[in-house]
Amino acid sequence: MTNEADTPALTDGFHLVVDALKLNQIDTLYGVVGIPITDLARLAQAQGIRYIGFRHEQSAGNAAAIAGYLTQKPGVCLTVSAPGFLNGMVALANATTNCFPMILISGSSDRAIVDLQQGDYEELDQMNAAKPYAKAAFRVNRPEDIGIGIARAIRAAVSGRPGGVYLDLPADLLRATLDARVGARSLVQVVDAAPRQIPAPQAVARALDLLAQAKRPLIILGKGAAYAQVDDAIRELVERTGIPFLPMSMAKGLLDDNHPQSAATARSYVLAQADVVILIGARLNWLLGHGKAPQWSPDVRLIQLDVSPTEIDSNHAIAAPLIGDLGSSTEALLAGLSVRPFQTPADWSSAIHEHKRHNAERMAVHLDANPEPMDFYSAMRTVRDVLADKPEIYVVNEGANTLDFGRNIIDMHAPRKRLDAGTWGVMGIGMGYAIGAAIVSGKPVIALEGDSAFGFSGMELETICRYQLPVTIVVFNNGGIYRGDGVNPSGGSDVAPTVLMQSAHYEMLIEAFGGAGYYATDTQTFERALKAALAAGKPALIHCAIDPRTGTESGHLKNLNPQSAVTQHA
Ligand code: ADP
Ligand code: TPW
Ligand code: MG
Repeated sequence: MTNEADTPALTDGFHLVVDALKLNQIDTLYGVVGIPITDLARLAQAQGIRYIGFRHEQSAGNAAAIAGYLTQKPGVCLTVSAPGFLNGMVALANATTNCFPMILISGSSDRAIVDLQQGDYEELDQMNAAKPYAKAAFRVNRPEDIGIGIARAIRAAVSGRPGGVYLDLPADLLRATLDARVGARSLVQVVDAAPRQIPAPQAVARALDLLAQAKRPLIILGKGAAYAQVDDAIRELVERTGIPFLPMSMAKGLLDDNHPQSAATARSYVLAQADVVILIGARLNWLLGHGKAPQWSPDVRLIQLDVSPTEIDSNHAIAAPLIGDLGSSTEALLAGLSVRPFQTPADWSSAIHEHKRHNAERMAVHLDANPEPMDFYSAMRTVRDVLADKPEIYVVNEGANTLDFGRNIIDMHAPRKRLDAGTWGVMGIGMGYAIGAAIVSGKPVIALEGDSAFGFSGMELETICRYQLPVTIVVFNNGGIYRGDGVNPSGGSDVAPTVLMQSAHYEMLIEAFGGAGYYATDTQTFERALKAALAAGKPALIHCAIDPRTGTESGHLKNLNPQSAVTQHA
């Protein structure tokens, strides 16, 4: 007979991973199971971690990434080896590009076989494959290192500029055993994972010196500003100085789009005229014309608030960099302004006001027309009006025209409610973001999807219905990518490269899973459907039929689309 006291209690890799996640308040996993992580998901669920199962790893990863953006805690995605891992990688790379904190945990096959390329089941050198696309990539090889591995992954994901982190867990590690007491001691509770970073006083003074010279100042708010969750300080900075602001798409709602200082409807004018611009958590990438003329004044001088020192001077010289977390930097500016107040010149504010009024009048002509079938103006105006008194609703948005019109027409009234194709302009985030937002918030979500965009993650309708999430999907079907009236230049029977099925009935897809489907060709029917779907708070899909002749090639990105100067298309 064995004496129980002599046999040390054992733990193993599976248990240590779950214990380490729980110790660090990771309460949800998004994934797809299979060898070697099925038991990991089971154990996590048994131990009280919520496991959300998806139909494709890319959507699971997108859900994790947006959960990270909304909560400032890394969203964790769990995938199987090789193909599952690679499916999740697009989401991890997208998270890194967008500065969202996320951890992709993937099981992996036998390293001895993988490294000699001897043909293992799902063989792939995953850690090295992940490295170029992730902020950091780690592999844990010994069970006693699991605690450290997870701590490093969490810290890498959320500290400094947030990003995607890869964590490789070989099958052998998961099954490896360890004395339970040794295992418990090896766990790490991460203390102060994203430490505050206080900007240098000289940098604050330099920024205020520059601002003091401004005649036409402008603040640009990026999604870094939304992520930071320092909404009150940013509002105070804007309102105390009277500086007009432009929100980048995911920063819409940080201050209400109807705020009198919003310059969104005079965007081209203010970018071209501003002499001092304060960038707050926004990069001077393609979305801002790289800060260059003719979109910008060639003489513009910039103050940039960012957590990442190497972001400075990446596109345009920055006269006054302010490196720190946005809470600390904004507070430092506010403190400085108490001593040296700044007020925006009235002639600048009134010139902007005049441009806004003029542009709004021009826009109203389009918005007030009510063509049948609908165009993007009338369809998005309907969404705008239905959402006007529902600021709590998350708006997910992808497509080309569907994205551009959605961003420009739908006002946001609360911070971090607009989630879209982001820095990469990637298609496929729709259902993953919608699910992630619904899971972490418990609040309703509306996903505004181009018919092409929807196809990239459409099978997650089953996931939405399985968990009975309060998600309303609207498919804006104009019959294709950009528009539905493309013609095959060869005269052959295949449709043109941009064309998809205008005659499809997307609303029937959700009915297969017990969700509510609606079909609308006019704004009254669309409005009724939208109100009914939102009131029900259950999974719903509204097929919104859009005139296939409406939509612009590449949406608002025409200048980025190379066209052959030699071949003339039909
Ligand atoms: P947008 O696309 O909305 O213009 P970007 O994603 O280009 O925004 O820029 C976000 C910026 O915010 C990044 O440069 C990132 O380093 C920065 N950032 C993210 N979180 C913080 C934070 N907490 N404090 C300061 N800067 C941050
Ligand atoms: C992963 C290229 C950009 S926009 C778009 C594609 C395929 C779809 C536009 O059609 P949609 O919208 O959604 O119907 P609309 O309103 O203009 O008709 N693959 C990936 N990402 C991108 N960006 C593409 C392809 C693209
Ligand atoms: Mg389309």
